Amino acid sequence: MKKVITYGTFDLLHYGHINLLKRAKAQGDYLIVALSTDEFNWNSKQKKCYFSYEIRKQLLESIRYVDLVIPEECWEQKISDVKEFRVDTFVMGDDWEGEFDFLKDYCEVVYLERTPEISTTQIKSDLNKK
Ligand code: C2G
Repeated sequence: MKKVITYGTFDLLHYGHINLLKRAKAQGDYLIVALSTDEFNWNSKQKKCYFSYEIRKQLLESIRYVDLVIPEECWEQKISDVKEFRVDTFVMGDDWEGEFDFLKDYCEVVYLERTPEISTTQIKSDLNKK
């Protein structure tokens, strides 16, 4: 079984995220999503989530491409995650191109093209215009 892992906040969940998860799953047979906790988002990414971790986790677990959701609590957990879950492939959107190449010592690293026209910032901006 070829295992894939990806990381993110996934708030507000939109089709750009779904496109990423679909293509990430296509890299193997089993997709793990390391979901940024509320604390990690606030302390390390200066992101205030609209939906709590528990809600974001439920949403991700309802997606057919996702097999397991685990918490992302710090930037430094990736190597141990890859080892612990025997991950074959690490996947991120190409806005992170090159940032995680250190993982190439442990698994395949794949950066997939982002869906260009959609982002949570864009959604919020469009809603404010209405
Ligand atoms: N994404 C995408 N297309 C978009 C928006 C996002 O393909 N229009 C991808 C991102 O490239 C990322 C994933 O969806 O791979 C999750 O996006 P975010 O929730 O914004 O993740 P981020 O805050 O970048 O957190 O340790 C890594 C971090 O946790 C990544």
